[in-house]
Amino acid sequence: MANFETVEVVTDLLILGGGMAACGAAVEAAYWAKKNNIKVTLVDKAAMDRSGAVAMGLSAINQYVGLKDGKNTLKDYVDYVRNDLMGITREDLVANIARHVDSTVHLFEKWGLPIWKDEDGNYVHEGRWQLMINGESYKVVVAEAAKNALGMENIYERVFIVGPLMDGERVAGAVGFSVRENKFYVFKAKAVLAAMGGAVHVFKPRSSGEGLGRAWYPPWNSGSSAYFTLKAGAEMTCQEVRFIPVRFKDAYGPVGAWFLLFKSRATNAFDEEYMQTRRPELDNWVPYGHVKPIPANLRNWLGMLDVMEGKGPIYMRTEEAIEKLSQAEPDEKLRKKKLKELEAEAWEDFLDMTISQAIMWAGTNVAPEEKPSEIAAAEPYFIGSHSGASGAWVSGPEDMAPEEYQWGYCNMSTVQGLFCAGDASGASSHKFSSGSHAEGRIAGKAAVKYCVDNSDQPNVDASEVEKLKEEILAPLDRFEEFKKASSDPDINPNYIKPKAFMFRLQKIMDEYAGGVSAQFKTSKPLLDKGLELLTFLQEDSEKLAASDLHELMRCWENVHRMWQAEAHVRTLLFREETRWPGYYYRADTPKMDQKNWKCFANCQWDPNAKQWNMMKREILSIVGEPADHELLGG
Ligand code: SFD
Ligand code: AMP
Repeated sequence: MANFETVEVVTDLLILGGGMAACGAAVEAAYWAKKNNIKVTLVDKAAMDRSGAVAMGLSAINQYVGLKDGKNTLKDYVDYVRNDLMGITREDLVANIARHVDSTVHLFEKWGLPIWKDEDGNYVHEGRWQLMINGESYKVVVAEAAKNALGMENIYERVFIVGPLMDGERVAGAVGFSVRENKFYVFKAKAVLAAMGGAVHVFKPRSSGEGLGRAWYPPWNSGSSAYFTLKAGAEMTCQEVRFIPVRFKDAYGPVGAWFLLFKSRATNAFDEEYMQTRRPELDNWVPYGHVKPIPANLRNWLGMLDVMEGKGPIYMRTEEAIEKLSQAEPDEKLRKKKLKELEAEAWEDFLDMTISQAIMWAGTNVAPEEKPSEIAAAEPYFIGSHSGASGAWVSGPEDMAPEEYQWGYCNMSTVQGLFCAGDASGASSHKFSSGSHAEGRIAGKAAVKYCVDNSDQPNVDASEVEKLKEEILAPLDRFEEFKKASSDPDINPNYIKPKAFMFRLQKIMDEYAGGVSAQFKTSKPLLDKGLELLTFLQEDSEKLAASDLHELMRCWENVHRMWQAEAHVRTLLFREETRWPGYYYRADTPKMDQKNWKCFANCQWDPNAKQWNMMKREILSIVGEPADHELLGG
């Protein structure tokens, strides 16, 4: 076996990931840990200052409820999320995050994040729930607070977590390896909080060739949360609810600021506004087709109908929006100033969070005040924190959750001691950066309490650890053993390199599970075939090979993606209806079926039987869901 030192770390609470949720967990857990003499350790595959989805920064905080201002209530937010997800949401989890998120935003401001203010000192809103920020250093600010709270001696950066350690039904820690040194890590813990983000590049991206790797969500979030929770035996939810964002085409610049702040229209090549011309289609998706704002997937769907009829390209009418906003200024001199300000804001929106879009504008001679830009539906992503919902099924807050949603500590999965937050926890969409941090705080606090109440250190079987070490490092040995069998190290009869493996996974998902090339359409026969091909891929995953530590990480990232893919395909098959047509469309069950499928579709991989179980879970309302007829025309 490759010569790797084994490093053992014994702790109480182990936080996996260093993104928004993990940073929230670190700050909160550190506070409660001090009071209870609990040790907290955090592990991130990258460097926390710029790790995770917020690496490049963001230009808006998408969840701020403003409860104290009295403008919105918890119910308002829950209604918004439930409607956007076509009725499928855990209201207890959404409400719990919503009641804590404002305090998280106030912490960000205290730590130095510049939030836009108007002349009266009030936050500048992008939309009803979103605040504008100067966010290029957002992640650095949030990470600094987490690092100060925990102390660098308790933080392991550039250590890639592969999977869980178990003591029977209870989680006992995690194993992984350094991506810089020949070190295999064994973390033993009383409680583990999984916050390793969502999954990107499970589906073939639109980008190819020189642009390969460019995606909307970060490619380094590769399904580790889903893999970790699945392998531990946790019940998962909403694995079918992928997110397809509409983005500026090819560089993936976000559209929120254009639609909400600049009030821009999107039109097809014939100057038709699909949100108007396609409005009658919304009647087919009632009651959700008639709510406001129109759910994200239905907004997608109306645009997709135009594209499928050959009416593309679809354009964001930036030039029109800027003109309209500047013309609203009656004074000519001030109008010129206003125009300059709007131009600056347009560029800053991208420079704050999707720099490549600004580069693309520069490279294709786009001045947004003169020329519209193409937008398009991107490839599917797995992200429980944005407008998708996939993640682990977690226990709800004691004072809000109905009995059926409560089996222990808040945000604990169905596995003892395993907590989840951010993209890792499901059915609680629209938490975004701020809500993920707030949920991390909630989960971090609950996990410390779990450590206090369960103070025995779980047992870890040493021979099991040795077996895992061998399995995890095997791709390095395989490469060494067989590399001379061919002249090209990437092509070999004895092994498969992670990049080729990823292409194979993406091709299966793209063609059979409703990716970009299939216009997001699939069906039972296609999914059955896709599942068969995934089985062969799984067999071949035992032949993955890595020439160095970096490739070893790539190998395991792709195994993680493959598990996310399987959970997705199985749940697409299980839910026999089409509920989110702008995310995926099941051609054999093309309609929404409120009677049979207004429920959660959950799954679990049983580690003992090594088989998948699928189950329905009831949707229970805690804020009082309006009757369908009350939503109509709402
Ligand atoms: O415009 C391992 N998001 C937006 N949120 C907002 O509030 N406002 C916006 O403007 C947002 N937009 C946006 C957003 C994201 C991106 C990429 C763009 C634009 C271009 C969403 C938020 O960023 C998102 O909701 C949160 O960041 C989710 O938080 P969390 O903690 O669940 O995930 P993370 O921050 O990505 O962190 C993941 C961490 O895990 C680490 N990791 N560590 C060890 N071992 C492994 N195997 C690991 N795998 C991953 C990562 O390094 C990272 O630290 S807009 O589009 O709407
Ligand atoms: P995005 O940039 O698309 O991620 O959007 C940022 C925020 O604005 C998210 O909360 C979106 O759900 C919301 N949003 C984007 N476009 C629209 C729209 N046309 N109508 C309502 N909300 C939107």
